[in-house]
Amino acid sequence: MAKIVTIERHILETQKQYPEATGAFTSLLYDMALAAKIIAHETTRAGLAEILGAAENHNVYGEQQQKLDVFADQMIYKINDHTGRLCAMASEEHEDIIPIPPRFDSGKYILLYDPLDGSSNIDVNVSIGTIFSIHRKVSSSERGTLEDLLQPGRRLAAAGYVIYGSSTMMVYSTGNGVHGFTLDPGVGEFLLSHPDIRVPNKALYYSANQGNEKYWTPGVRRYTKWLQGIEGEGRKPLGHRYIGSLVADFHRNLLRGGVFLYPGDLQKPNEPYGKMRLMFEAQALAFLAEQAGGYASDGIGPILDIRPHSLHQRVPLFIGNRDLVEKAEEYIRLYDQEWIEAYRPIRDQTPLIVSEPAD
Ligand code: P6P
Repeated sequence: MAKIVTIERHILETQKQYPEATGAFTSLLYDMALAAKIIAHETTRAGLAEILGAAENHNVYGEQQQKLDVFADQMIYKINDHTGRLCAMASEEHEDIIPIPPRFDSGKYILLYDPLDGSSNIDVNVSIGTIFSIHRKVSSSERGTLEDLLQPGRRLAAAGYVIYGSSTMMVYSTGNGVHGFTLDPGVGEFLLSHPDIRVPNKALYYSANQGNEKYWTPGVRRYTKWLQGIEGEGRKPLGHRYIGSLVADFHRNLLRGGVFLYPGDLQKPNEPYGKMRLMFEAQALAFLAEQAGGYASDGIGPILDIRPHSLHQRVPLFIGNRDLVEKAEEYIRLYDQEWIEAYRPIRDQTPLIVSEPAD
């Protein structure tokens, strides 16, 4: 009989590898697993009238919020606001930092999350996901501040995602490899199903919204032709897989090998930074990609080294097999100087706070 390994047992068994494996850290990951179970339950029921359809209000990006978005956002907040493990939170659905209510203790971690990424796919039954990042508190203030939120991804304590698909999976890393757990709905536990996930050396897919090709920069256009085996040394073409749900596209490429790209472009010259949110999507997935032997770049350099300057800043994203992502950087260096000159000043602007982690 195979060993039944829950998230808790997995962390306890590999405790010596987890410098963070204090009770607080283990419990924090368990809190996210509980949120995932509850959201999964609602997601499978989303077909029912009372949840379907867009909520009346909109999120910070002006996108119509789906009710499940709002439910997931509130659920993650309520599961984490009173535990004393967090000093603050931030959500893609909220403009500003979310403080821990004064009546509750403040903790030594900070949680950033995208409660339901790809939510526009809810009504067409396409897999969607939750993305989360955990940083350590670095500020000297009693409660969490923007300084604790705006940290580079290189400092992450943990990151992960939940994918609500044919089965519900939670995939995370605490800096010691990437591990996947599949929800057994009967037992109500996430069981270790994908230990130590590594991106396969041989990639099968590339994921991009080809509908944007008209707006892509020359280097990105040539890069996608290279991925298709048309440009360059005539490599075997990669299959094109794009589902329009970042977690689903990322998860498939993580397990099968591939590259996801959402490039910046010059359609709006003062917005050359593409669509992905650094703090709520790109940092977490870049952490996982590197932990699994892959890489993530904004086209110029590592996502994990970008010093954030605002909570909702957007970045171009190339993520997956290291050789494929580095090839994108090469094409952009060669052919996209105009784009680089527009994007780099925004990317490298002085971060709001320059803080070093407390030792
Ligand atoms: P497009 C969903 O809205 C999302 O943020 C990601 O989940 C997904 O990868 C991307 O946007 C899809 O964007 O412009 O191709 O529809």
